Amino acid sequence: MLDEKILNVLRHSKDSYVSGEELCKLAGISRAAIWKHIEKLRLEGYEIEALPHLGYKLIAIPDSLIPSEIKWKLKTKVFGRSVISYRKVDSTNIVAYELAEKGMKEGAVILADEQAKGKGRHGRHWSSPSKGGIYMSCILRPSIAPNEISRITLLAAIAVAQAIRDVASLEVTIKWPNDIMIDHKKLCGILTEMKAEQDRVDFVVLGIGINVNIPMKQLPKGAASIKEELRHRGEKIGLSRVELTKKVLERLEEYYNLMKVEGFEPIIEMWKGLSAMIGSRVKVSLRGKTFEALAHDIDPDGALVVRTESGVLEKISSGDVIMVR
Ligand code: BTX
Repeated sequence: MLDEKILNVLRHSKDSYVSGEELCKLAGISRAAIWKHIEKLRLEGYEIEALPHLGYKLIAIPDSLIPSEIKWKLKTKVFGRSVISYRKVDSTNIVAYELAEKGMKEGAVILADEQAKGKGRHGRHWSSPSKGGIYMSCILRPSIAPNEISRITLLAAIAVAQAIRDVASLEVTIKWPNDIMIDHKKLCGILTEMKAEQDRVDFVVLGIGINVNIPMKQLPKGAASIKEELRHRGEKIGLSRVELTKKVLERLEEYYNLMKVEGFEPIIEMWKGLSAMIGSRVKVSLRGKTFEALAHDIDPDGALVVRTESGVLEKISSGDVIMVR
């Protein structure tokens, strides 16, 4: 808390020095204690100049997914108000699930710079190399039935797609149910897990992995990263992970509140607007069968409705779908 307080004073007096005396008064601690906090901030990656007689000046801030950076000027009331960040964990979803079981509040976010055992769907692996990605899990406590869980996945997909469009100006699209794509390559994956009773969801852990500044050689075939996509478009600098994380949280809160007030209908409409899928040919893998069909619609529960070769409409609630080019 005191670290954040000191940091925020330095942020406010961006181009000038803040004297040690001033910081002591504001924080209510000794000069030696201020020094300790400054050292701690430096270890987190903040570049802080300290000059005798002048005091302290903030020179550079790190693009680190740490609470002080995520919370700074974050425009949300619930999402990201509580942030726990790790340098490395097995999986942020595992940590979030354990914390949710212990009663962690809605909107709490677990972040990591690297995951040793990043989880995809159906026991698959999510590559989570160090530093360049966003690996985040958000705890939600929605008043929905367990069979409505895919609503949260779809909502998260539009929040992430819109956030990437806002911050990076890339024309990303959504592939049902949970992939954010660019030029048929996967930029982000979403894994929604829950604990539920028979007719009531206890909590949802919404896991989001975004390839931000990751070099292609560290990613599997068929993946994309925002930095590489921006480079192809002539932009040399990568994207701020902090800025994108904050925008994702803001969009999540906006759409989550919208769903609470107006139901799922507007979310589906937005999903359709951001998806390149409806009307295109798809290959569906379902219960060991693979067949081609036409993506027809999204039903009110978020399932994909396809028209098979024989003209029958079939509802796909889970399974893998790829677009046929
Ligand atoms: P998915 O099952 O749809 O996608 C997994 C598949 O995607 C893999 O089998 C592989 O082919 C491909 N893949 C693996 N890593 C990447 C990557 N970095 N970029 C693009 N493609 C990849 C998607 O599952 C759900 C992913 C959720 C990840 C987040 S990260 C934070 C949270 N914690 C956690 O352990 N998982 C979630």
